[in-house]
Amino acid sequence: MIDKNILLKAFATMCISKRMAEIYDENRQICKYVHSTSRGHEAIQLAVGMQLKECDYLSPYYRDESILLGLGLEPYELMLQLLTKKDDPFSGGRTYYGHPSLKRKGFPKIPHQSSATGMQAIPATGMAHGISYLESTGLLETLEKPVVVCSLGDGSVTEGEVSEAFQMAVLKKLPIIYLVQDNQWGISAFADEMRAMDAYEFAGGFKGMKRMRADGTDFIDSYKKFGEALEFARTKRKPVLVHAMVHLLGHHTSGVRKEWYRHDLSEDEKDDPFLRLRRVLIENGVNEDDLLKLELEGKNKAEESFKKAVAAEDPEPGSLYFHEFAPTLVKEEKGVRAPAGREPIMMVDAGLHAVNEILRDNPEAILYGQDVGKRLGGVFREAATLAQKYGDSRVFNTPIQEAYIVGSTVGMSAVGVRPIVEIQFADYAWAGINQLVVELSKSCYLTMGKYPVGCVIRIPCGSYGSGGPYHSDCIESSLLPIRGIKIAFPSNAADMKGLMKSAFYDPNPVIIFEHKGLYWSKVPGTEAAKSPEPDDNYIIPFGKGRIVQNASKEKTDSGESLSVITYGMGVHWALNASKNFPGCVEIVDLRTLNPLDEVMIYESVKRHGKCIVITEEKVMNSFAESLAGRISKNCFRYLDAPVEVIGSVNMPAVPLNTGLESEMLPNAEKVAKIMESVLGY
Ligand SMILES: Cc1ncc(C[n+]2csc(CCOP(=O)(O)OP(=O)(O)O)c2C)c(N)n1
Repeated sequence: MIDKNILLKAFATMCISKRMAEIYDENRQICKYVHSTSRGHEAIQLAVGMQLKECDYLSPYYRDESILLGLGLEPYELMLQLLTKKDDPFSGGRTYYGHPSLKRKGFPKIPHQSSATGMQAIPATGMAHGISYLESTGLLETLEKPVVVCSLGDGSVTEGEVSEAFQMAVLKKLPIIYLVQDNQWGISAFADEMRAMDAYEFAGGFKGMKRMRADGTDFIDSYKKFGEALEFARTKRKPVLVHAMVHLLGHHTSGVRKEWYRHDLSEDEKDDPFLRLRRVLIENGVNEDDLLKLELEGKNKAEESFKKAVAAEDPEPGSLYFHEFAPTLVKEEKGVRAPAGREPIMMVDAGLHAVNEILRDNPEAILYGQDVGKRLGGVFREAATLAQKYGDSRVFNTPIQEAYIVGSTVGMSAVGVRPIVEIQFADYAWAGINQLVVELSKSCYLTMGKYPVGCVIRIPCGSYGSGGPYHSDCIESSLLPIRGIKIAFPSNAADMKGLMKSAFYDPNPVIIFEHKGLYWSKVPGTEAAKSPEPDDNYIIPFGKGRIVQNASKEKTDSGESLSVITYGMGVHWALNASKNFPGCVEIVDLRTLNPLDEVMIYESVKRHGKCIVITEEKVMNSFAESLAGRISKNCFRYLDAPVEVIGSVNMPAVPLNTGLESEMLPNAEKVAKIMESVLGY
């Protein structure tokens, strides 16, 4: 039997949460921001909240208010988020009720929680994966055995990404509990419309997943079962799924109200966890007066908290600008870019050597992606030898799961691991973009800086030698509007090494686009992508472009010069094309696209009065086109010709046929033609 004090504590907390839900409903004008409450789910949620330890990690979903109360968070704190107040301890008024993020002594850690159903499964599994790595190498800072709890609604379990998470959890035997609260409803869709099996049955397909069923409306059963699950994950270091049946007694959210479509409620209310626990307490000899006293105390606490929260301050408008990124320590170029006597190396090797030095110097760094492991070392050999040197737990192949590759970095980073991951080709990044947008990019901002996601995502991209429609794309324009991530695009070996280091030491998510055509300088005219290998300390701050070629003073003074603003392969087209116009062409290599060195861009354009922006992407609505617009605006008085943009033809895909490919892409000859016309304008 469970200690009576635990039952009383659970009942007291239920009294509070029940009254909270009532207050929100009674004050709909004040509680105007959308919110969900835990009514009906309290028993299983309190069983979780009351049993987690400080060393544990939690990924709750929007309905888990009673887990948070069970952990010991105050109703007042939750209400500050409900009303988007300045002192909302999770997000400073930025995100919805029941979307916690917590790094507080005495509490389990809770990283950023999005509203996207099921999407926390991958970040949560990434946490367990990171913990498992730290444990295996003796790097874990606590002697305790942390467990990750990922809480999901039953409707969210059919999301494809949940399967990626389950797969990894059983494959790597991770210490994680997936708690599924099954109220059989999505919003208005019922179980029989949404699934052919419940989450317990579904999990049976994942070999190695322990499964348990619990009555989530019965506190005693929930407490025992969740306790067993916790003990299992803590000691066996393996995944377990707890399927808890519940009834949603409140509204789906404040905006989607139960009276519109719930005709089953009178039946469900018989299983109200509050009434069930009350009955149990009476049966166990607690007298009615004591229960009434707890109810009154809960009511008063909820009401006083609400009054205080309503009166609390709103955030300052100026706080909108805080925490776009966590500050990086890399502010200036350091180390030796071209040490005397060093032979030029290929760009692919510069990346490889940079990662090698990172792994050598940082035991918390790991590298994973498709085929980067021992057998191949990357399809471009960009990770060759690393698994041999650092072992399979640090450098490993993943299943073909781009969402996991990208999204797991959120969890890795939350537990103190520093992941470098790889998407095999830019054309396949899309399956991982959901995680990038929903989880990575918003984490620092929506947690007020508590959980920046420190990770490097390497993405080989670009066309050369008939890569065809699914191995050739450049996709930077699709990612640059996503705020909260940084993007680099090196054009040569030295920058590759310096930027890779900088990306790693940056506490934010960084994408490095690596042009496959520059990796080995195999494409004619790309010799300049090789450079002497910088020393181990070489590092380049983000947001600093590089002038790779100056125009002569004479041509500049006589107005016969132009500025090329470009990056990646564009640098090489510009270098080759400019041979036709000696002294006339200054070339700015942007090196990073976010942050962007606008100072260098505008100074260069103003110096020459003419400008061409070169990209490999299709021009229409591209980053290059938008940059050209900004240049036109900022340099308007200095321009002697319209700003030109050169890029690929606006077709949906890069064709496989060699002739069609070259018709589609820019090259040095095409660039030279435009240079000629701009110079002669
Ligand atoms: C990816 C995504 N798709 C759709 C939604 C809209 N939505 C919000 S809640 C919800 C139903 C979720 O049901 P379930 O996971 O069972 O949780 P419950 O609300 O029943 O506790 C939907 C479809 C969303 N938030 N995220």
